[in-house]
Amino acid sequence: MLVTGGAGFIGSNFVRVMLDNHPTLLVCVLDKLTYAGCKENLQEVWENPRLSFVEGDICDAKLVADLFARHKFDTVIHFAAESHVDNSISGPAAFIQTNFVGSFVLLEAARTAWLSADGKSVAADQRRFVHVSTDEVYGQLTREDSPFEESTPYDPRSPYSATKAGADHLASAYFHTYGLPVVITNCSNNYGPRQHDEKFLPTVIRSCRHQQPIPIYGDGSNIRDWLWVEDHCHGIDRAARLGQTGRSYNFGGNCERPNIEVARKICHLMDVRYPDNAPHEKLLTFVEDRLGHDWRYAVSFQRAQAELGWRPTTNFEQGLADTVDWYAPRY
Ligand code: NAD
Ligand code: TDX
Repeated sequence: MLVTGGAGFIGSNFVRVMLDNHPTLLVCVLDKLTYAGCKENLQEVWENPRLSFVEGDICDAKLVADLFARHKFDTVIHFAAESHVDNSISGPAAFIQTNFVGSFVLLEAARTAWLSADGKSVAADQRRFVHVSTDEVYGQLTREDSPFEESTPYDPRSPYSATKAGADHLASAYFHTYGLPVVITNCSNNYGPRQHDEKFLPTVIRSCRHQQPIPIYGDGSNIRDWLWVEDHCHGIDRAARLGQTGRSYNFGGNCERPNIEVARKICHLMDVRYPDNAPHEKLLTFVEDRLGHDWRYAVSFQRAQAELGWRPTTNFEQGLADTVDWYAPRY
């Protein structure tokens, strides 16, 4: 199995889950180790003889083709991406390159390695290219809208989500045109260990630890649907094994919360752990809103439940407490 972006947040959790749950699986991680990825994220599995690690860029067509030739992958799980919306607003170029061009390079490599010259798929039933994407491709919801379904029209509104949407369309085109065994997954906001400092939950916890203002964009009413990262990893595993090619699967946490409510809950958890600094809520600070800030995401995972037997199982209160306990001592 090739796992791109395996040194990042979700990728590193996924690699550990896969090595634990599939005793004969060989995993090769390809990761550029940008500011967002690091080998330490794979520390727990680094010595595992079934893991190999290649530092490199998914946009490097020769490197990717060589890896396909050497390892004879039958599964690709494609996580590698520039993932932070704020960065895509201040500097979109890297997002176009990695998220769109990089996905193209991987799809081409899989097409060349897996499909014969006459375009017929060789052993397609045993192969899967899982393209990991986001609910942000569907745009934003109002309070009254029903949650995103797989049939919801794409309406990306940030440079980040536009590049993810572009890559989703490309992956889908490779299925329809060449018969590449593609499965697309779109999930909501993940939370849990090893997420980069720049994201919302680590930012709130770090600000509490350092007694600095907690930046809340706009009025804090924006809603996200929080999914425990390991629950997501199990969903991707199932999509790779049981997913129908040419189909997409939504994963959501069944857990819509306004940002301000999440920040307050973290403050209360910090009050218990660091009572000398209580109340942490005094640090909450409303700051200038993100440009084009999507107001609400919510994801229906009915298809994943019906076809993959997947549903999120982690209770948000427990997951949030575990998240605080993982980050707080590190800051
Ligand atoms: P992340 O930023 O934590 O990790 C991305 C990883 O990709 C890093 O290890 C980085 O070094 C690597 N990378 C970046 N550019 C690369 C390149 N050109 N070549 C090789 N490696 C490269 O991201 P994440 O939060 O773990 O997200 C993983 C995937 O899941 C992304 O595709 C993202 O769009 C998607 N996703 C994330 C979330 C979320 O809440 N985090 C939600 C939905 C979808
Ligand atoms: O300091 C902050 N203050 C704040 O109010 C930060 C960093 C964020 N926010 C808000 C913006 C969002 O409404 O919190 C919410 C979550 O922000 P992020 O952690 O940046 O996540 P989001 O923009 O929702 O995108 C995430 O989920 C979908 C991932 O980063 C994406 O890669 C994924 O596709």
